[in-house]
Amino acid sequence: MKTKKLHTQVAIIGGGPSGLLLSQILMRQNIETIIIEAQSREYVLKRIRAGVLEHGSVELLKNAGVGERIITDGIKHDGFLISSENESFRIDLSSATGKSVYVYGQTEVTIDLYKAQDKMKANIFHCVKDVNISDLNSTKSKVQFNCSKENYEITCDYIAGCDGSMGISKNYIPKKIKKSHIINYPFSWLGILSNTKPVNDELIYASHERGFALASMRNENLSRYYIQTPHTDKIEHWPDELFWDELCIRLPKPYCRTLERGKSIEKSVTKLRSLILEPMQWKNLFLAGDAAHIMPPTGAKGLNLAFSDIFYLSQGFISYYKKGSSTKLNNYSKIALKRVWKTVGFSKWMTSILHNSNENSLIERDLNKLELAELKKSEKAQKLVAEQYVGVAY
Ligand code: FAS
Ligand code: PHB
Repeated sequence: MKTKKLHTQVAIIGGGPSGLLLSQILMRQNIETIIIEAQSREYVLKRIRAGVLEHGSVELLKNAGVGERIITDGIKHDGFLISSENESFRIDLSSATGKSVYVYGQTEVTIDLYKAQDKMKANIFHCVKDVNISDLNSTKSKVQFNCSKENYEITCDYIAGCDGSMGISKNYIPKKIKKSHIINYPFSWLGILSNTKPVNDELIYASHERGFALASMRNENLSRYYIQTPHTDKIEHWPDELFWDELCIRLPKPYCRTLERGKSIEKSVTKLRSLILEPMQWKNLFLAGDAAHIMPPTGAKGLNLAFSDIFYLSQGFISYYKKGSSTKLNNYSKIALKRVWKTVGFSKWMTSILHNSNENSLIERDLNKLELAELKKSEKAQKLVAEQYVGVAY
């Protein structure tokens, strides 16, 4: 079968938020891209994932021309609640940092990005198979793939591996230099989406002796809830009624009374883990987003960290193509990893203090309660949490 030859400047593997945003920023600078995505567009647009956009992510999306709906349809949040054994207190983001976050689902961000890319006539292949990368150490690299029974070969200057945690691009970082840092938390999150009024107008992160719970939302008639479950639990172990009963026990009493129950329209289980790959680049290959790191969803950091990677990587490409300087590209991994490590630290702290792992001895449980009680009293400590939650500066 004849191979169709394509040429571009930056070949992007993965048509999730990372790959789409990178292409959107580069195309607006007249830098050529081609995106290849393993799934259909419908499949990608059906994914229910992140819900909170940091201040920096909103600014980045606005500057890329895809921020409009965040402001009109998103919900600006100036704080969130933490509860411990039904006693709750508020982390006041805007007073502590002068910034807010937006509740605006990743699904909506992806819809906006695809719409903007279509408007720019982006070159996007869906349902690609047999993706292979070669010639990373040459001036021109290659990406081979199959799509709709046709073989393709892209010749390009650079390859952006934006293919998520299950992607292939990370496999091209040589084993002898690649380091993986992994934390597997001994619990999962069971999440549901329901057409119900959110129990509160701000998020509630609830720590409880029976386990963690999170009350979030997508809009005033679409609630998003999570409860901590053992890894062994499956969706079928949690019929809706049981889920609502358990959520009610873990949320502070006043919210349990007003909790509106309803049929779940989506239910999923996510294992909590952290993974960081170093380095995030190798010759002409650059990893970004979940292809390079996984965060536990506790601190709402996965998607936001993907976007800060894209900020640094796009700056690198723009600097190279517009000013002929490779300095930012050469330092991409070092720069991006600084923020990754800060973020993984915050996510680990927030996950550990709010969840009780089965191995958690009583003393750990009591220490968590003590630390949350201290946090409740200390404005200084709350300011530090707020600064991390809105997102450390790029
Ligand atoms: P993505 O995984 O979104 O996109 C990668 C794309 O690459 C996918 O579309 C995939 O189909 C494609 N791909 C894979 N292999 C390929 C190949 N060989 N060739 C071509 N394409 C390929 N983050 C939060 O902040 N808050 C949350 O609550 C939260 N919940 C999550 C729940 C789940 C179940 C998961 C899996 C993640 C969650 N995350 C959350 C993190 C998530 O939002 C990611 O951070 C975000 O999707 C990262 O975006 P990308 O880097 O684009 O990776
Ligand atoms: C969500 O709304 O999906 C969400 C919000 C905050 C988190 C995690 C998930 O920390």
